Amino acid sequence: MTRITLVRGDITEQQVDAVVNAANSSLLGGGGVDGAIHRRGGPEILADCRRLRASRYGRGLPTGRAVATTAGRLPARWVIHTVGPVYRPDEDLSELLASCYRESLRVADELGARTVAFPVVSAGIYGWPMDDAARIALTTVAGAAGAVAEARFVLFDEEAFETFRSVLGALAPEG
Ligand code: AR6
Repeated sequence: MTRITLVRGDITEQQVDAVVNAANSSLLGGGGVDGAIHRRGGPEILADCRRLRASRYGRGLPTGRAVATTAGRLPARWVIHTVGPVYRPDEDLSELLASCYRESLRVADELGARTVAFPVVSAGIYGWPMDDAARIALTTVAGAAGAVAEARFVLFDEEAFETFRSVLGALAPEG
């Protein structure tokens, strides 16, 4: 069983085995959490991403999938890059967003990672409403199989933290 924990903070400061990145298909960096991970982690992460583009993912990493690189100078061993869907009010892309969490955990499991830090994939630049993003993230991770001991959601602001706390509380009532 994977234990779910919530912390308010910056994902680049988490001492975990693997940090999940909300990347884009190019794997070559961007803003938001992706920008922060590359800045703090240093050029080794981008070098690994370029190697992936030159080999397995010549056309980019598809939405809903995940792939690992070094974590460079971050206090973690690996970064697991996943690509969330851009939110669309006229189309239900929840399954693709759930796939990001499942695939990231599967990759973490393959690596032997026991502790994994997640950002709220798609809930920033990609526009997914926070309460729905929290529901999908938490139900998917709670239902996942594998040997990851801790899935730590790292919430960047108070509103995200409170949303996760209330959704998690509704999922797992005390007692
Ligand atoms: N630690 C934890 N959470 C963070 C941090 C941080 N250092 N920085 C931002 N967040 P976003 P997306 C939160 O936009 O919506 C990039 O350009 C943020 O408040 O990073 O999946 C990529 O290259 C929000 O709640 O990711 C893609 O092009 C959450 O992380 C695109 O953005 C996700 O916001 C992906 O957009």
